[in-house]
Amino acid sequence: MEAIKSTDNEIYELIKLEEKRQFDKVRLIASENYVSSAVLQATGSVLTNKYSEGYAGKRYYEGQQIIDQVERLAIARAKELFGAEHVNVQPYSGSPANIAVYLAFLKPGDTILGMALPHGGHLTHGAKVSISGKYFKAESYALSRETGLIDYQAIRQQAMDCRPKIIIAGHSAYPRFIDFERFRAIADEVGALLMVDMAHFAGLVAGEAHPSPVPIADVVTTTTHKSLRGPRGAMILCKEEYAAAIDKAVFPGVQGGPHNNTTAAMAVAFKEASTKEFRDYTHRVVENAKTLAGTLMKHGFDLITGGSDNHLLLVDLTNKGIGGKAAAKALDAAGLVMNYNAVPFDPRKPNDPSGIRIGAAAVTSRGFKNGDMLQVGEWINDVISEPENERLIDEIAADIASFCKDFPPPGL
Ligand code: DSN
Repeated sequence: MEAIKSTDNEIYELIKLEEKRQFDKVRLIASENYVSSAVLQATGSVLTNKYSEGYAGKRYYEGQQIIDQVERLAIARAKELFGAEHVNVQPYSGSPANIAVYLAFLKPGDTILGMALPHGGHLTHGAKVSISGKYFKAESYALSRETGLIDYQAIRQQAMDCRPKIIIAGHSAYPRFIDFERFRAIADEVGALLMVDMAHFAGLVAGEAHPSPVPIADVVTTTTHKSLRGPRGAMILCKEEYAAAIDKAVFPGVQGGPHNNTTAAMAVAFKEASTKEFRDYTHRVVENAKTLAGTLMKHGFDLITGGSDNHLLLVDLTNKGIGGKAAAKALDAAGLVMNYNAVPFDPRKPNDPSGIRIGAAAVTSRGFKNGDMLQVGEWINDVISEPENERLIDEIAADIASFCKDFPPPGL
């Protein structure tokens, strides 16, 4: 960090403060993680200096002798890791990846069917405020009011009625496995393509701690920085028959030059994700989420679906008499960082909903095990029991900073 320090001390100081924040607090944001030093170094490498519009062997700029090798390596590793027929590693992040899929297969006004945003879908799955909801006729499916689970029969009926061109499975806040075969059957029945957005659980799929959508779906999109523990970026995995359409949609359809430093960091992350250590890590993530779910339920917290199969929990705080935003702010002050989140059929507004979303991927990367998750559950309960008790919150924050010293995160 010496060069940053001498060139721009203000940014240096801010990076150092953020590093300390990431060290001293318990990171429970379900979409975040800690990358390794190797991934950080690739991200900060000279590969950021190169323009490479196009694909390996077919670029619009010269000087691609090395970049082509980097991109080919990233693709080969991703194909191997997920058993994919074709992979495009150029999307800048999850939203452009999803938009590229729509560009590949849809015309403006065509119908898509995805999980409703307040039920755990992503903005790009057809939310009205997103390009996916503005340029396409977006139909949304809800979760079951009784169970909080995906209601496959209702989705089938909705698909029969609206005849979507693409059905989107995948989520940002659903704590259970998805039955990809059932989505496949629905898509086949109505002649739709099946797209799975596995951004949240891609790491668990890589470690075989979660069923894989890759052999089942036509197209799978994912970010690389969540449970997969890579740099901020994304990729699209698809059947060979869709390869040309997907590649053309990413470039030149949606994007210009790929971020080659990110591509290299992805390649590093894919190598890491193919190890036994990573596989064990993903299984520990799921165990840790289950342990936290158990301890929170013991304290009377209302978990949507009554638990978790993956890395995340969605908690409805209505019975605790506190809104999601006030809860998330009090928890953050205590050193427990998460986000407020809508719950299915939430009567409150999206910017102050009824719930919080909690993820176990980042804390597991820094070595938290079952007993540590029990402690996290106790802290959450203590804060939510007295969210306005500043003295208590300060005491917990000090305890957490001290506790975290024993768990140095990767990369820091
Ligand atoms: N913003 C991400 C999340 O937090 O789940 C989804 O892209």
